[in-house]
Amino acid sequence: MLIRRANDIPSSEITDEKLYLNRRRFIQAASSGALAFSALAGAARAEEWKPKSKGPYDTDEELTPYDDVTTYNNFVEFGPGKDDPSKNARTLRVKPWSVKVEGEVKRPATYQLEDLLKPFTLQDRIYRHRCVEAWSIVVPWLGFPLGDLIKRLEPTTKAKYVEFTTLLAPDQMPGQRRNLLPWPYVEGLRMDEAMHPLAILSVGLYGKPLPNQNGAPLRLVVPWKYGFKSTKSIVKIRFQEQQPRNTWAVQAPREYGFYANVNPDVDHPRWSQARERRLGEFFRRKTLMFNGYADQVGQLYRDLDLRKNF
Ligand SMILES: Nc1nc2c(c(=O)[nH]1)N[C@H]1C(S)=C(S)[C@@H](COP(=O)(O)O)O[C@H]1N2
Ligand SMILES: [Mo]
Repeated sequence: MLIRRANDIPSSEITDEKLYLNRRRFIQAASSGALAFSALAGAARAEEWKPKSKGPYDTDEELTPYDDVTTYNNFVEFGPGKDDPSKNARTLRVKPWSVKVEGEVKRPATYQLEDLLKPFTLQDRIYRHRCVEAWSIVVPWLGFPLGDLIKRLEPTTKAKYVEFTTLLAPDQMPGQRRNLLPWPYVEGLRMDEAMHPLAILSVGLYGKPLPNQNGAPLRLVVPWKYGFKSTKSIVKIRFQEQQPRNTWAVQAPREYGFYANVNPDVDHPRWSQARERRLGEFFRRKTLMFNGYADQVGQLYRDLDLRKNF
């Protein structure tokens, strides 16, 4: 067996190894209960991130650079502009963090985030993400299936929907000191959507903890729906019989519905949804039905009129 001295190793391998170790440390820390964000200081550049192997849900499209994913955001709690969240979100305190589980569920409680995450192994999921404003990105999220958590929480037979609520903290979130939206931000899914293996809860991207502007420390990712379904900085998960009154549908019911499935055939009243701009690209591309996930999720909506239920 060939033993190489450290200075024989090409620098590209050293970088990969460092990145790998950092990722492992994060995953271990996250799943062992101590979200040791500081262990990641000095992590290698996210652009050099590589998945270990491609999973069945991963797209092989080109990843959107880390800097775009973390500086072009919608998170109205930190302001209405795309560059407001990355400028303003450092005031969000993500430790300690707890999540209240309530409603039609057998294990209602307020869980410390570490305890909520403990049973799960974090996975990388490379998803397309399509905003209702016709831009899109490709992101390697780090997370676990929402359905795995729901099974552990044991909803009752009355639970038909699950609702997600963002932190309400005007002292930390300057956008909440303004009348931009009804606060706190609320979203929801039908139970069968929530149980679909594509729907995940994310704690990181590019193998690193979520930046605050991307919804730290816990956010939803539902890749076949417009981005506004993906509630950020979640503090409450509620199981219920009635359909949640999601924030954007309350704010502008003609423009935003409950389902928000990506659909190139149903235009927003003020713009077309047929095309989208992938951040970093010049030419627009065609938007795909269910954001390209039609084979996986189409059957969830076979009895639904998607023009009425947009
Ligand atoms: N609490 C909260 N969650 C939110 C939003 C928001 O304004 N507040 N914006 C949504 C919208 S419109 C999109 S497109 C995505 C953006 O996620 P990203 O910044 O990680 O790309 O977050 C969603 N989740
Ligand atoms: Mo969005």
